[in-house]
Amino acid sequence: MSQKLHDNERIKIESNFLRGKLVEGLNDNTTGAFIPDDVQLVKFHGLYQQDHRDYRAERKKQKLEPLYSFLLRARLPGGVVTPEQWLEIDRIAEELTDAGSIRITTRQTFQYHGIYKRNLKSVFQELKFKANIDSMFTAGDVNRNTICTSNPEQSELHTQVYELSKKISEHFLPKSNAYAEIWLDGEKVHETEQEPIYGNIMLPRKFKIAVALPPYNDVDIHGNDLNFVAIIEGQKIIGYNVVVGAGLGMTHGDKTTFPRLGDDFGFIAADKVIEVAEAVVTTQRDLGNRVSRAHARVKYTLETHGVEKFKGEVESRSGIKFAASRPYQFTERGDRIGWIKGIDNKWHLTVFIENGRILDYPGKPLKSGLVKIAKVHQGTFRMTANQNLIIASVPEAQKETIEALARECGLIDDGTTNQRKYSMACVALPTCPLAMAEAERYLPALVTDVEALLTKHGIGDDHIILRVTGCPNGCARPMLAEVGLIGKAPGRYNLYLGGNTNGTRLPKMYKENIDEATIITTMDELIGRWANERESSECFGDFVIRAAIVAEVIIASKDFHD
Ligand code: SRM
Ligand code: SF4
Repeated sequence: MSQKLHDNERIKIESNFLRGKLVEGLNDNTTGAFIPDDVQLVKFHGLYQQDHRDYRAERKKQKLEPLYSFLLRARLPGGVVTPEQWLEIDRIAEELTDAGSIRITTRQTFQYHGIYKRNLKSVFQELKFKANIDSMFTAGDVNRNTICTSNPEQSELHTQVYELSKKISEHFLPKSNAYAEIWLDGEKVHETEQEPIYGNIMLPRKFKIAVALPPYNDVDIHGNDLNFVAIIEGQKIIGYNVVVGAGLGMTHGDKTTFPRLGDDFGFIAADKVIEVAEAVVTTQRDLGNRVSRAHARVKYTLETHGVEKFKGEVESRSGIKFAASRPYQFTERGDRIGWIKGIDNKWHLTVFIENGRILDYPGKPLKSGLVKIAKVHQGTFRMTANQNLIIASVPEAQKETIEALARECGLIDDGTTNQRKYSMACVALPTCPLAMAEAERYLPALVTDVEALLTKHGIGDDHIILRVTGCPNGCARPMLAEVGLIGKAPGRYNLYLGGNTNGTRLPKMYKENIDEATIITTMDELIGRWANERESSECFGDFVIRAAIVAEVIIASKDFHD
């Protein structure tokens, strides 16, 4: 007997190519929310319905409906915007969102938080008509924002991977006119709405693509369903290794869910990317699990059907045979904060933005500082997959001016330690409905404590890749960190140890459900041991495995939890 499909499948099929009852919902002034089916559907338009969790209990007490608002996630393959676009992005945040912030995400784009339903249409229209930016397919069961290495040094190669990520993004965009019709007042874009790739059922689950330019793994390939790793010969990209089926989310207590590293399917020529990507996407569309959403990502399709079967499907659908993988090496994945001169002779300034949250902070007016920079900057801004920002392609003559403005507003701060630069947290409270513990609001103080521990043990200049999330979905990729903290309950976290610095190994649980004080005492002991017992420049993640503090995770599959 066939199993009952997940209800989200019905919603997609009945939605009339993603329209649902969104127009009626927008016109309903009696609530700040959409009807439940449409709450799922708005995701395909780049929106999440949320409510401010700090006010939830008080509003309930007062018998008010939750304070509903929306998160909008922009579609920016490769994360690049012009200064003119930045000024509009900033203005819209200021005028039309409650949070007033621009939040750079771990997938190289930005989010607005706190848009009330009454302002939604204006945000969509201002973004599209003033900044030429949309939020199509940045969420939902489709290909999400395509990310690529943002290393500015190898400028020409960067341009190539950026162009490729844009091409991939365009290729997987919907043919539905719903977005234009609902948000942009009826501008018809496509003659036919039939979806050649997605059909009317879309994919079983979200789908993520990254393009990486070794030696940098700043996109963290093992967080994506599909990766193209550039193989470079003599300053030219000759093709890509294709890595399939990575993913980081899991559910506490459910051992059938797990993070997983991707499988290397092999090498393809540079001009075959779109065919192969489409074959991977349609294979997942047809083989992916539509009964259990917790098991619907490509990583589970590979586990269920086997890597060889999936790969065979991709080869027969694309008509392309994978060649043997070519060698490449990742050596790092953090952003190189500061100035770098590209081979194009332009300067690129990567600025560190804690948690990716751009706001005016006391003594650090980052948001207004970026506006001042955008008013004079002649290059572009590039968001990174580590929640930072690159002020890119600055001509020599402008370097001093940009540097002075960046210092004035705190975007350059010589006091920021490497530990802070290599730490990351997801959004979590107060907006994320799935958060079990704090992450973004906890990270700054946690880093201060870890900095003090490093100093105490005489290694203040060293750092550990530290990532915190409010739940096990893994949005700040803690399952690829040397130290990952995963929220379990308010103030309590599972502590994972043993990822490596280039992002190719999963950490393993060391302590479960510990409070913040225990995190610090545990880290004190471990950092002390690392300082005293490490071999030469051995990084923390390698040390905890060699010292048998945790076991190395070799196979990232069902036996992950053993
Ligand atoms: Fe995520 C869900 C925020 C990157 C795995 N993620 C969410 C939601 C939308 C909560 C929800 O479903 O209602 C969060 C909104 C919080 C808020 O208020 O902003 C959220 N995810 C984020 C962002 C903003 C985190 C950040 O601090 O930057 C990132 C936005 C990326 C983007 O621009 O598209 C973000 N999410 C990730 C990543 C990292 C990545 O892609 O490199 C992951 C792990 C990689 C992966 O997909 O395996 C990730 N998010 C999830 C999951 C678990 C998915 C799974 O199949 O295991 C969920 C929950 C779900 O989909 O049901 C989720
Ligand atoms: Fe929310 Fe969990 Fe993602 Fe953090 S990891 S943003 S708490 S879904």
